[in-house]
Amino acid sequence: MAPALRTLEPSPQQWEARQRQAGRRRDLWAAAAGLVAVGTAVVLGELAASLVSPTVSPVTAVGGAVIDTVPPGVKEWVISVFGTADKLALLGGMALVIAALAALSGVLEVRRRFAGVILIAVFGAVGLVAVLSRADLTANAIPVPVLVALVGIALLRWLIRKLLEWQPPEATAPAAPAEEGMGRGTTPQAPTPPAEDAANETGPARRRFLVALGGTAAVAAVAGVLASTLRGAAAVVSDVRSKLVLPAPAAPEPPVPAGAEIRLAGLSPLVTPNREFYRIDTALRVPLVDPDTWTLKVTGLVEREIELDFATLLAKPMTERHVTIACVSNEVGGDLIGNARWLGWPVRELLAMAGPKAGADMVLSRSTDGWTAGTPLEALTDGRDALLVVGMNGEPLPLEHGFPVRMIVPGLYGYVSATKWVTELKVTRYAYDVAYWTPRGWSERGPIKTSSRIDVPRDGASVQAGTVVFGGVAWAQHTGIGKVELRVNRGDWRQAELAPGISKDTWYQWKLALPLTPGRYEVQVRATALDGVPQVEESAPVAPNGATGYHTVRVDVKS
Ligand SMILES: Nc1nc2c(c(=O)[nH]1)N[C@H]1C(S)=C(S)[C@@H](COP(=O)(O)O)O[C@H]1N2
Ligand SMILES: [Mo]
Repeated sequence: MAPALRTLEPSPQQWEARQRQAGRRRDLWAAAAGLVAVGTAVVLGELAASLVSPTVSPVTAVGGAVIDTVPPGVKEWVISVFGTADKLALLGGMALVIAALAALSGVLEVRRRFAGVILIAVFGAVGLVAVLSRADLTANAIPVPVLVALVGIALLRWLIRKLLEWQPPEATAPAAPAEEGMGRGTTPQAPTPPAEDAANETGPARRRFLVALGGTAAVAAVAGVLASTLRGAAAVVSDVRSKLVLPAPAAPEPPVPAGAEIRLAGLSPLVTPNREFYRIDTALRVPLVDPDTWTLKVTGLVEREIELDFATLLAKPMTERHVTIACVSNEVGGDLIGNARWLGWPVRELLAMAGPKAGADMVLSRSTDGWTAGTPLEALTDGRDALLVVGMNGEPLPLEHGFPVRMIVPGLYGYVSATKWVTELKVTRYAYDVAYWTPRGWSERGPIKTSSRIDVPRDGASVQAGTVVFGGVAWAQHTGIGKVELRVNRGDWRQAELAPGISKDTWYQWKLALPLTPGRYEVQVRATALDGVPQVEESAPVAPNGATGYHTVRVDVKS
């Protein structure tokens, strides 16, 4: 081989130097890929969280967990250094840590397949633990850190693959290019150091990587703007909500009867805390309604149309009542049911002001997002505590539960009565109007069916032989519960001890101690309403108007 040509070939030393340089450059791009992948995932997580629950943020959850776990000394030091900017400092610190780990995940991944993936999975798991440890978080938030980790991993793999197509993995230097007489013909076998390959600087592989990286970053930017806009709007409404002072009820509820709450581990609380209250609606994003601009219109078959603003509503004499609401989709034994203390103005008073015309038999209530429920006019005027609700368990309605105003009607499933974010009541006829769920396979009318549930022991539980205490809830809204019975292995029904309900509009707690010897048992519960009508034994699915059947648990009694 001609010496002139040979000088074009790198010596092993040059080769190595170039490899190192190329490796460093690839590491830098890989770090950028890690940053973009993880950053995009975190931003998408914030966006997803702001959609499912306006007050939830995985980043703030992790921040909160950090605040809760750092030793007091560190906390004091941070506050002494940053003062009132301590939250900002925390978020900044977190951003730095996340950025460093993200960049590291890119570098690890480019050097060793799945090394970066594992790092992201680990910090996804840390995020999940942080979210789960937050007492103020709803179940909606749980999937978010998982989503963040999965999206981060997918993006990282994709970007690193593109990077490696542009800058192929390190190759070992040819042992002795000179001696082997390496010529042009053999070059394709030995990987070329990327730094030297002019085609790589302009080639399609480079462009593909840069487009992928830039495109992902652009998606993150758009999602970030969207997330912060949503978060900002939610923050405004949250702020208004937190400053709201609820009026005192003109008609307070009589005190909760002594003994209404049975103390038994595992039994659902008599009054469901707001953050544990089930949530069902069709809203992809929680509607954010500013009470200052909220109005409620009464329209349709009325003598006088009415428009009510929030201040006027708050000035009305308020009634406070516990009412247990349930979803028609609640399976036998399910948890789509909850009991809260609602503060509101009776709907019948508003309707009396409007004056329903003869022939009207339904009120179509409409939410800001267009969702509708059809409630029998009678249920709103027969004297029961059907309320335009502003307060839930002593607080303004949570955003997810209809802030600033929703309807609550004792005795009817939510889909025909409990309109959240309500803005219109149209007095009409069932013959003229259909509500949201009616053409979708659900009955026009939905009175809640008498039912009961065993909370303890749980289905499938193992318990110690001896006296086993069973406990649960039973409901027959607006009629009240007369008795609750249990049977073991389809034997005779035995009457449980029934606590006094708060009112006939709420669920009642019950318990029964049964002596059980070792073995496997099937235990069933049934409730009978105060009018003597027992709950339906035959099993029926939730559609079209509510499940029936006995809740059954199997327990394993151990010696
Ligand atoms: N605006 C609106 N209100 C709604 C719904 C809805 O989809 N949109 N769902 C209803 C249903 S089906 C039920 S069971 C209750 C649930 O109320 P909660 O989420 O406060 O528990 O809200 C009702 N109100
Ligand atoms: Mo529902």
